[in-house]
Amino acid sequence: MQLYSYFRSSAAYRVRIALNLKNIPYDMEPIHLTKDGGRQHSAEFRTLNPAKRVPALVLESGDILTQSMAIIEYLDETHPQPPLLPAGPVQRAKVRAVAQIVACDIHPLNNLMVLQHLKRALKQEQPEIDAWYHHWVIDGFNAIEAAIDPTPYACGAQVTLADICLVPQVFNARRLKVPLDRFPKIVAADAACQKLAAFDKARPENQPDAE
Ligand SMILES: N[C@@H](CCC(=O)N[C@@H](CS)C(=O)NCC(=O)O)C(=O)O
Repeated sequence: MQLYSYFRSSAAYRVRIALNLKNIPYDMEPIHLTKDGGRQHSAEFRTLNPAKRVPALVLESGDILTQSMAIIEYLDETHPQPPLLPAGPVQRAKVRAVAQIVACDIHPLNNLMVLQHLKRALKQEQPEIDAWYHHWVIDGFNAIEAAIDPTPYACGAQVTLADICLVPQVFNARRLKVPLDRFPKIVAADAACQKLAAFDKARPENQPDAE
């Protein structure tokens, strides 16, 4: 498998964690999201993913998968151990809800292309853009803080899709200096995950394209 990734991409970070948890070997194909105007816009990459985003996962069959949540679901279906969702349907729905607060509510508002649009088309200054970023992370993290009970992972004793989505978002929040002191449960779940090799290996600074 080949993973098209960027070290700082939180969506690619989710997939790296899932691949590592499942112990699936893969080759990394870095796509720099800002050099040369963003290499996700190149004609070559757009044939892989017309949405011009990472991650994309190329399977041995040649099939190309995009969208981190779809890729992770595929990995969980084809490599069921360890499972990324709990057994009971109610628990599964709760895990998916936490994951989707990150993937559907927070991340789409704070993605690179959104921040670039605020700056380039809407002529916002950096302090306003930072305030936008902080606002949506804090709003989503308030919801997650109320929903989780780290014991020690976000949704129980087993690592789940919730942790896979939460850890990269916490990494980005720290990088952009969002204060996390009012989110002790999120910080605790992140700390528990960081002790696991699968999460450590997926960290942005441990990627071949890290800067
Ligand atoms: N919903 C998509 C989001 C993918 C996405 O937006 N990735 C970002 C990096 S985290 C990207 O490639 N952005 C390119 C850009 O903003 O130009 C997923 O989960 O895979």
